[in-house]
Amino acid sequence: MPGASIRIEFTRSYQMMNFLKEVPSFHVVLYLQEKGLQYEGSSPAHFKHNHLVMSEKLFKVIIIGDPTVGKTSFVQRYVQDTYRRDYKGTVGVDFALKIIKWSETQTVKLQLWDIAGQERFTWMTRVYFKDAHGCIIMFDLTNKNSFQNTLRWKKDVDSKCMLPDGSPIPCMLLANKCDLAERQVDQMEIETFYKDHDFIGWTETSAKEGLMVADAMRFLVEVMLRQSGLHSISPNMLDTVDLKPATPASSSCPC
Ligand SMILES: Nc1nc2c(ncn2[C@@H]2O[C@H](COP(=O)(O)OP(=O)(O)O)[C@@H](O)[C@H]2O)c(=O)[nH]1
Ligand SMILES: [Mg+2]
Repeated sequence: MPGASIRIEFTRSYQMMNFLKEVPSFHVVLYLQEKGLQYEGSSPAHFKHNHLVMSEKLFKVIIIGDPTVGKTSFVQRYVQDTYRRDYKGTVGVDFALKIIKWSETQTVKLQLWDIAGQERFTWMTRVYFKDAHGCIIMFDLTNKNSFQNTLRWKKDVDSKCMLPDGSPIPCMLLANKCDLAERQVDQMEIETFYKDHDFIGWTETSAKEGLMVADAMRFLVEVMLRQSGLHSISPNMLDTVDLKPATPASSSCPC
């Protein structure tokens, strides 16, 4: 039955197992209420030995903001845990893939699009924004202008992409370079701003020191998973994400 798909809900896992013994060969999406988990597979072979397959989710995340705020450094820190002072300015777009084992049954693949901040490339961004599931908008804490411009970036995203239900894609606001002393933007201002403009949260980060980089991404993934209808969020993960609600007080950035 090529292309066909069904969804069957179970209250208990043994009911799901019994069903799997009988099921003919076609694509199934199984939803287990007891644990709030969803599994997908193309035939019973994927579920043999009473072992449920890993569910895998791919998200496209765009990282935008003015030039030199630290977007490329952030992606490199997150994906490779490295930092260099001398990334040549991004031209066009760079891609990176990060694979996260989110829970026993859930793998998340993040396709990170590191988009150049230059004005002259904005005509290309509609293509880049297409089908994005989430967004990081970054500014440099030591550059007030880059903070003010985040509003333009947010409006740009909201006008160019939305979720299938018409709502805006989740956007996280990141205040990078928190390792530097010479700040031009204060926390109260950011706090008011992120609420007024419908960001899902904000935090200070330092790509240089690796502060709050993984935490910020984990928070965004959590929201994307929820919005994609999958509820397979590891309780352990939730315990370690300290960004809800995203306030400066919840940031663990010590700078
Ligand atoms: N002090 C400090 N410098 C940073 C940080 N992140 C990036 N930089 C520096 O800022 C400059 C621009 O970074 P880059 O990642 O190329 O910015 P992009 O243009 O937004 O991709 C580089 O010299 C980086 O070394 C950070 O967290 N702290
Ligand atoms: Mg760059």
